[in-house]
Amino acid sequence: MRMVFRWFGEGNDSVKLSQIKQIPGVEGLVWALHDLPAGEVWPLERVQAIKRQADQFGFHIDVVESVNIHESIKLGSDDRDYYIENYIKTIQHLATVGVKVICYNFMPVFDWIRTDLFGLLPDQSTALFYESDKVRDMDPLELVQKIAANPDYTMPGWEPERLETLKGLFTAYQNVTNQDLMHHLKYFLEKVIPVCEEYDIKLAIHPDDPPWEIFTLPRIVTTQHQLKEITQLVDSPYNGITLCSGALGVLKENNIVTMIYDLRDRIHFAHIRNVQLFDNGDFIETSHRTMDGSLPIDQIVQAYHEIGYTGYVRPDHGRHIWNEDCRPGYGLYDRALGIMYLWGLWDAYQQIRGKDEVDVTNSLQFKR
Ligand code: CS2
Ligand code: MN
Repeated sequence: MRMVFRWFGEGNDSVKLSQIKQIPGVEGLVWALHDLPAGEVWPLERVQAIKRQADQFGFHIDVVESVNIHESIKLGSDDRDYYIENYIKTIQHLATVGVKVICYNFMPVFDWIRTDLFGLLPDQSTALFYESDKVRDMDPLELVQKIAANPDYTMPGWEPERLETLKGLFTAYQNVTNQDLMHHLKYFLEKVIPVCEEYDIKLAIHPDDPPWEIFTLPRIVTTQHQLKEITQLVDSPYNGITLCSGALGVLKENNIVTMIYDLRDRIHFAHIRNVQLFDNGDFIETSHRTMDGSLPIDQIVQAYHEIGYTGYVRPDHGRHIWNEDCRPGYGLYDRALGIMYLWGLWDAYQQIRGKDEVDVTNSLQFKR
């Protein structure tokens, strides 16, 4: 596995590249131009500026998360071809700096949804909470205002210009079924995957988070069956997935280990994190360790090890610990702990299986 770390960019992230550099085994940054609204072409100069920043620390920028999809594409509106053309131009620009994987999602209107970004845990750390009752009673517009009011950072998927048009979007989606949304995804993939093949960039769709219907909007990336269907919409290795254990794992029927084996050829990016599930559908994001949550993170890493996974991996959201002041879910400390847990498991499986060809490319050993 190739360990990468999400970084939101200078001035938009409390974590510094010099800090990421000291986490064992991190070889690259997962990045995006978060200030650009979905649908805009990512300018070449800005893409190249990120490359220069990463180069200073010896990181690659192979993985982008996300190039967001304009709502017109998801809605199948008349102007979707214009936005697909823009997407293609962005792919071409990303190819010039060696990008290999683009993570994206196909969730209407919202990206992820939580009810508390700093929920208190018994040890006084905080984490992201999802409480189903609150979502049921919540007016989506209120939720949006609450999240947009977070003054310090731009949040992925919650860009202000999207919020302004929210009411109109809800109306537009009223007549869009899950099947329609799947057709719109197919239309998009049919146009874009040939370009990905030409430029050697793999697309990796991120599951819906949480993977069930919210605010009556359609949802099509929630189960193993749907992921499989998506990989068949255009049958190319460039049409792949981001297997996010935390997003998919809150749906009890989703067995992440089985998914790893079933979808192995199309997993281009792995997000690994744990969640604690409650009977009523609530969940909290816990630390990565298996016994701290409801997901078998040890078996998940073992499955990746057994399939000989050579793709990119990142720890996903972490808790906020040691009084860290950071973006919700994206502090330095807990994600770094998560990485060490993942490496610990990986190296142990490596030992057990007797692979003596341990890859030391990214080791922090002092060379003199
Ligand atoms: C991420 C998502 O921060 C997060 O919650 O898991 O925003 C993810 O980056 C997007 O859905 C991927 O397109
Ligand atoms: Mn994820």
